[in-house]
Amino acid sequence: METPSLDPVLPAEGRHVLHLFFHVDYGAWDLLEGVQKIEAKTALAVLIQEIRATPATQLLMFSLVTPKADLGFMLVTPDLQAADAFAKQLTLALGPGILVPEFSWLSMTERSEYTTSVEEYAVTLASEEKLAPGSPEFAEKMTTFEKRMEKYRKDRLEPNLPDWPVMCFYPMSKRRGLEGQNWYALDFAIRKKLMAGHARVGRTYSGRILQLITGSTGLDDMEWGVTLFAKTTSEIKAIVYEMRFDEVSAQYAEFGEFFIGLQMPLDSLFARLTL
Ligand code: 76R
Repeated sequence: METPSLDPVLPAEGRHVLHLFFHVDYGAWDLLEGVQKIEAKTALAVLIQEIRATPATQLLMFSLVTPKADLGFMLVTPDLQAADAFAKQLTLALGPGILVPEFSWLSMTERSEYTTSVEEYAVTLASEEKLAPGSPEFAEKMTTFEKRMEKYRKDRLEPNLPDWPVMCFYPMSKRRGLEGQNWYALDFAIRKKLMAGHARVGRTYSGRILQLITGSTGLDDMEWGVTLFAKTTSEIKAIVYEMRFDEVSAQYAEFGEFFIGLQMPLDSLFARLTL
């Protein structure tokens, strides 16, 4: 049932993102009759379809590996009212007390403040590639750049997440300590240079890792949610390890708990969970 007539709570741009991880209370589940179990699973399946039919909305689900949690959802949708309603409906869909919330994260998609601007790129073209502003080559490179940046902006703000099987989630903050390890006290130019190094490492994983960095400053207990998708755990382990040596992570990163999920369709998830 929808909450009647509340105005949507929309971000200035992008989407709200909720990671919702649950345990199954098997004691409560086992008290249900066979027919009630079937009804419960149908109710969840119907709800998932309904959520997925919402414009600009993606709902992913996972079996979570290790008993930190049993199953998880990742919801990407613009309106926080809808996100909140869907989260509560998902929690209750199998019946009261069956899904027990274990971990959650609220964040938003965001554009990066460190991306190269059109003006900066124009300066680089003129000074490093010695192209004359106004020349056809210059114009062509600018167009290519603008198209690339538009796709990049869209991927960050309005992501279309893959169905790759391995998902890794962890919260992260940038350090605000003493002894020069305060990210927020660094000049913008230095942060930008460091982030360029980070991106260089990241880009070597192109096609193997899809990363979605969502901002949670003011929304949850750390500053970002890091969601990585891969086809194997080896890629996850490799990128997180390699990033540890990159200065941004080595000097300034702090991490929360790590979760590994396996993305799968609902019938496989029910079978995996023996529901
Ligand atoms: O192409 C570009 O210009 C993208 C540049 C880029 C930004 C701005 C980028 C690229 N990231 C950016 C921002 Mn990232 N990222 C992480 C982690 O475990 C760790 O040590 C860190 C967790 C990983 C694994 C990762 C991967 N990134 C950020 C931010 C916001 C910082 C801020 O605003 O201060 C965080 C917290 C963060 C963390 N990053 C990439 C990757 C990968 C794989 C890329 C390359 C993406 C691509 O080009 O395909």
